Amino acid sequence: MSQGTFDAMKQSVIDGAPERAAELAALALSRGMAPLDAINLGYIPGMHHVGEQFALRQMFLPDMMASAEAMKAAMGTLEPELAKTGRERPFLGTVVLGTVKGDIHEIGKTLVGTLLQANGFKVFDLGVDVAGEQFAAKAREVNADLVGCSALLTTTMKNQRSVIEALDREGLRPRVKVVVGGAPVTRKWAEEIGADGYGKDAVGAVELVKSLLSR
Ligand code: B1M
Repeated sequence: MSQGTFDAMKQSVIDGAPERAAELAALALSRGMAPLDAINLGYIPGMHHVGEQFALRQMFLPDMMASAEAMKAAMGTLEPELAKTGRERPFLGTVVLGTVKGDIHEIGKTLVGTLLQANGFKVFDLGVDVAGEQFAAKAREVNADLVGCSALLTTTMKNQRSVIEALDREGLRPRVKVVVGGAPVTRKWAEEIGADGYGKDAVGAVELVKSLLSR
């Protein structure tokens, strides 16, 4: 498929056009495009553009919301295909996942969850705006091997530390590993708060989780 298809996907996100985004996703799948290529090379660049324009005050909150709807419409078509690839894989571990308290960004976190599932992990996705205590309670309930927490705001990153503190209080550390991620998160931050690792993107997160749980 041509660069033109990826450009059209990117544009559908920039335009905040959910129907167009979903239509392009379905067309791409019908022509044999790998769902992850559509996400990484088509739709995510659209989100990055929107984020940049928002920072420059060239786009505003309603635009960002419309773009998120377009991205979610595309993901609604692509994620079931991504998830299918995992069905015949061996079970590799149990992960509790969520976006930290105060933060409602869900797209990257959901993508990480879908890819983990596709790679053989059982994933309990707690959604967004999740407090440390909720992560810890779920981790205990399902006997999780790992907790993954996403944060997209510099103001909510600190709540990743709260998740680790809640797991500590429950006596679940260091048995339950912790992986952090999200646009403002860095390896240095992960080290500073005592996380076991940092996932730069969804593919990197899966590799990291695999390596942490195989030890
Ligand atoms: Co928001 N927002 N937003 N937003 N938003 C950002 C994050 C921002 C960078 C835009 C900007 O100013 N350039 C900025 C944060 C600035 C900062 O803190 N440094 C920002 C802001 C300011 C805000 C509000 C405060 C705006 C306002 O109200 N004035 C507000 C906050 C709301 C809140 O959470 N309390 C807000 C709201 C929103 C919307 C609701 C409109 C919408 C989210 C809708 C939704 O998710 N349902 C939204 C969106 C869409 C964005 C941008 C444009 C796109 C985010 C996204 O979905 N990216 C974003 C700009 C940007 O990121 N460039 C922005 C696509 C997604 C696939 O990537 O989430 O990065 P990402 O995930 C990646 C990696 O980070 C990684 O893997 C994923 C796949 O590769 N990853 C992990 C993510 N989680 C991981 C976990 C892991 C491992 C890897 O392990 C567990």
